[in-house]
Amino acid sequence: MIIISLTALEEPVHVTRPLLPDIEKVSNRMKEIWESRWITNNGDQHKQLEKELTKHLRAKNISIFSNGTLALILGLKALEVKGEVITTPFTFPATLQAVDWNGLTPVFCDIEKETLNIDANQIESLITNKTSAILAVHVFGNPCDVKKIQTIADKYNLRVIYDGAHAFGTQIKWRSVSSFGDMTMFSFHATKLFNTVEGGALVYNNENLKEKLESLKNFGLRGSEEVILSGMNAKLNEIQAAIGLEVLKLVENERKRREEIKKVYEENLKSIDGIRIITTLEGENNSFQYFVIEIDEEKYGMSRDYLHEELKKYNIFTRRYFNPLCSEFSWYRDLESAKYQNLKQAHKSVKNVLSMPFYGDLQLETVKKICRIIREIPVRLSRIK
Ligand code: T4K
Repeated sequence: MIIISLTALEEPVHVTRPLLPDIEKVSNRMKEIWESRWITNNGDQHKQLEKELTKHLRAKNISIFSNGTLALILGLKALEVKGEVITTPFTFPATLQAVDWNGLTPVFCDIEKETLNIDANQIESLITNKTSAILAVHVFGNPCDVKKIQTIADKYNLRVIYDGAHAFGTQIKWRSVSSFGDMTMFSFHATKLFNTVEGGALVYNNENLKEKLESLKNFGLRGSEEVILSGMNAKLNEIQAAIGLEVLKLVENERKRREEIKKVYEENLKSIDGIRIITTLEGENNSFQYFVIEIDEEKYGMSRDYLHEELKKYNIFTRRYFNPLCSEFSWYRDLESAKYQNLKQAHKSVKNVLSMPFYGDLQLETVKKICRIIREIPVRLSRIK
């Protein structure tokens, strides 16, 4: 038997790393801003970013915010969602926090094994006379079953809001993911494919919402002295918009680079028993936001949690997104829909999936080494036993 010597990576490798533009290009934009003395409140950089993003996302209408969470909070408010919202437990806390800040009650729906997205086949059975919306998440950038969700929404007259925090540039059969439903939120956080340090956007089909959303993120003001809505401050400033404009130019290359990295992961992981790759869907143009694997403990010989800990010894810092499930939050766990027996798949998946290091700067040799380590760790463990 060949014994491969495994050493730790020289530098720590994390789940992601921000895409950063050339500092000189950012400096030039900073000079423009300094000269203008206009540093926030819908300035030139913000207007330019809005225009560029409209093109890039093929958006009908767009509003930009200081982060994705506030975008989602205000999106739900603008759509006047009330009562119960059918949503997924397998998401980042922000999705449910947006529900909570709107005084809405979540009704948790189980997820699909393949995509980790809300299981559209189970939505209809959860509808009551209080249901007003479906809030689905394109988890890790893989699109939800938008067709089925829309059919249900049309039948019961429900709003459809997508948390597309991970889905920047995702397409479904060459159609932009944000063209589905009433509204889609994108996150522009540092860890996302496209970032403005912190930031986010809503893309929506109804142009009448534009004025309302612009007012909601600016203290509910219309003009300078009339307050028409109970808004807040959720504006993206000029400095962040300027950085975003430079980052946007790099996004397509980054996406291509991530596609290459994904192929190397796939090539080197596919023959390992007990490892399934989540982020591969046929016929969709993915955002390549995350690279996620699922571990079958019995076949692989080790649990996801054990692997996650072992990898740290090799300087590899993976993440157990989205542990814990949102249905486990102390303020939700007593809801009927939050009970274990209603969310069996979500409970299973959250124990077994692992987000791997995934960003354009990651060297292909490092990816191969990570895969070798994943292959070898259970073999070594079995030798020690
Ligand atoms: N909906 C969904 C489905 C979401 O996933 C999110 C956010 C939202 C809504 C809300 O959108 P925003 O309001 O954030 O726009 C990160 C992000 O903070 C969060 O935006 C993201 N989802 C979530 C999935 O990941 P953490 O707690 O994992 O971040 P952190 O600081 O541990 O960063 C992860 C890794 O990234 C680090 O280990 C190293 C690297 N990193 C991070 C930062 C911030 C860097 O190399 N440089 C950096 O500056 O939440």
